[in-house]
Amino acid sequence: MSKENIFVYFVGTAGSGKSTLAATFQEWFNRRGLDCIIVNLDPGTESLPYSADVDVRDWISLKEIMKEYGLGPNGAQIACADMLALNTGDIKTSIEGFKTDYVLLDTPGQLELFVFREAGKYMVDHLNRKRSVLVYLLDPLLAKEPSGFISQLLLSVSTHFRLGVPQINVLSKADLLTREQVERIEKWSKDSSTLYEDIQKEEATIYRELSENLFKLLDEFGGYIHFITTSSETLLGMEDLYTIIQMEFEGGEDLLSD
Ligand SMILES: Nc1nc2c(ncn2[C@@H]2O[C@H](COP(=O)(O)OP(=O)(O)OP(=O)(O)O)[C@@H](O)[C@H]2O)c(=O)[nH]1
Ligand SMILES: [Mg+2]
Repeated sequence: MSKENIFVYFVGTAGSGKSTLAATFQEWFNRRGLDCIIVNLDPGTESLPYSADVDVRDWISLKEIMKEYGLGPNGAQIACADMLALNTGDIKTSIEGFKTDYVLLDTPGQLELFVFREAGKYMVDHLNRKRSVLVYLLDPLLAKEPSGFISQLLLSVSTHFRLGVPQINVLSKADLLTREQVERIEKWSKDSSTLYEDIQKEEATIYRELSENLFKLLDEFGGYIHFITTSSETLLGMEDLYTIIQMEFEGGEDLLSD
């Protein structure tokens, strides 16, 4: 390893495909002869589509917290999320035991636990804020209509606002949409005026008006409407994701050319 490693956080609403994308990205890496590790930060997960190199469940168990403190699953999730901060030092030491270029971090299913409570920010700060990037997954089934797309972007913006690290939006599980649907959403990203036109075709309600105004806000700040399209089924977008991350930190230099 010639440089400090890069931390890639996978964040998104429940079931948006975070764990699967992290696993697929790791496979893609390995196939190219590159090295990366995966850190599971979800103490409540029962099964993972990868073998975690570092696993928060070694320190925190949702079931044990429920039993020990007499909490239900939601209360215990919150307690676990807060405990993440207490275990950040151990997690960091464990990560440092691996000499790797990329560290992929799979965050808990409930986005708000990582994004809105203090522990997520604490973790980003203590692992290495300057070498961190966040991959924000837009759920395709929620993002296929203009107002749904806007609401997904708002969550993405809130995440950026909270954690303050470079962020890449990803339209995940693209294989679940038709080609026409993907092309329509991609057009919104490339030419935001088409998104505005499509919002105006929605039923005329107070919500449409709200969507129009939110669109203007997002459009004004630039960048927020952009995303790359991925699929863990077809491997679509893995190269793009890698290239964008490398651009962010290494000016586009390929690790293989080191
Ligand atoms: N068709 C298709 N299914 C996918 C893809 N990625 C994930 N899935 C499926 O979507 C479901 C949720 O995927 P996960 O990777 O567990 O999503 P997650 O965001 O980690 O879920 P939580 O951690 O529970 O919030 C699983 O059934 C996956 O098999 C994809 O690219 N294409
Ligand atoms: Mg998951």
